[in-house]
Amino acid sequence: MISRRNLFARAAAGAALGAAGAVNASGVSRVAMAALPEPAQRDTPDTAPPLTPPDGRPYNPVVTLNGWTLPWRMRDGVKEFHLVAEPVLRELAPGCTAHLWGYNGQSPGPTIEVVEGDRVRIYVTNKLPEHTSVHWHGQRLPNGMDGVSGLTQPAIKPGETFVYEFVARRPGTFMYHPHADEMTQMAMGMMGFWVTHPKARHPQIAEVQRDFCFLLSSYDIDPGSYTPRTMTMTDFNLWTWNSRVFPGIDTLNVRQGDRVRVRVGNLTMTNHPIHLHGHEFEVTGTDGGPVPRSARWPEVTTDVAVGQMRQIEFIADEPGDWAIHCHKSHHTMNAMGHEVDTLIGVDHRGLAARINKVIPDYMAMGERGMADMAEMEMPLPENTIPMMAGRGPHGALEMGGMFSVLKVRKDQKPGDYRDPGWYAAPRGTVARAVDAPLGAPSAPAPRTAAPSSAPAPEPLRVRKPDGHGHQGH
Ligand SMILES: [Cu+2]
Repeated sequence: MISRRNLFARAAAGAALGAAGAVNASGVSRVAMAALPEPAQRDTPDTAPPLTPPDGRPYNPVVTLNGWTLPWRMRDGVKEFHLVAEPVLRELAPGCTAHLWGYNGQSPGPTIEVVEGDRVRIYVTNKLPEHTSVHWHGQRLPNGMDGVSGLTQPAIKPGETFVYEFVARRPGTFMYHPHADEMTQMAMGMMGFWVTHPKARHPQIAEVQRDFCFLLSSYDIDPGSYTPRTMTMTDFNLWTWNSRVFPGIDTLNVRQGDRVRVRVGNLTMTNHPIHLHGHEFEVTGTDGGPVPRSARWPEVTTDVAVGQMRQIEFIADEPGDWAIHCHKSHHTMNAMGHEVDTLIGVDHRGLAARINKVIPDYMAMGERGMADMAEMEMPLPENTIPMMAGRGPHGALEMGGMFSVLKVRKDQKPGDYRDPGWYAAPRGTVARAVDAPLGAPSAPAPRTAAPSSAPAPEPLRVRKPDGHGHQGH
């Protein structure tokens, strides 16, 4: 996970702290270069176990969904981090990888975790083809450390290393992202989470047993291609949590009775109402700080607008596999086109049979809704995933995108974040088909073209990847 590659490359170039705080790539000593903390790298999109602080003030670390926390070096009482802005290969879900920009091998970048009152020094090395900067969203800091290129600092040119230094003055949920060509750089995946833990018991900040965090981002990647279309403004086709889409998003695994905190930040171009099943929660904080207890109210959905962060908390007291997802239904779909006519209620089966004589692969879909799509194995172009891809213990789970599962288990050990598998519901507690119908459904009013008045259904051809036709009806 930790690589010395960057360190050596940079040591060879020679660099040192410049007078204005910049470490220039040329003309400075190897001795000073060796003073920089080694940049950690990660090459898997799996959720890393929480990073227990090896030094400094103790705290209960967060778990970054499909991400990790950046290790630091303690030097003369200062926590030193090293971020490397660079092109990365990010697996969005098995079978779908994107060429993104990120930090230290991944998009989003690693989470930075510190404690209120910590003095923090962050080296930022730019290995992108264009200049960048890092803005520390939500922090109280000296103006010159705010990371807005052109306004508070010169941009960090390719090959340069800058250093940011400030005291983490208030506890809370924050993020970082470029403030240089941000339309391109955020559309390419440049962002990361920042958590400042309170230095002591805080009247508005509860102790929790589980603390998860993730950023909302979106990409427009045409099936068969790898690089996001960065000019897209709203019509994205991949809606991600930490640059992952369901079923590639790990589950949130907790012990029954745990107090659970989930921190969410939104760097997409639209709002996301995040919805949790089976439990009520409160919004206990934003990127502006803790919400006073008297100002909290119960919710099961909270909207996270663009540029906002929300931290929600609840007691996980109901065992089971509970969905947690964005409530915009198009955001729980993967790559799909939106220029598709609605055919619900239109009997086009005879038409499909006729078109099949000319175009053997023609597929009529959507007459009964789109649910068939989850079971249908359509041939896919390279490097994409079906729009509904998940599978649950009871069959196809017609979800993609911004969807995961909160797994609440009695026997999940404290501190154990491993996936316990699917929930075994107690006998008699699962919705089921009844043996005897309670009554016949009311008959629809007769319409000449309605399916109810159509002759016996004509089979439709559904093409399978092996080339054999599948008879549907
Ligand atoms: Cu959404």
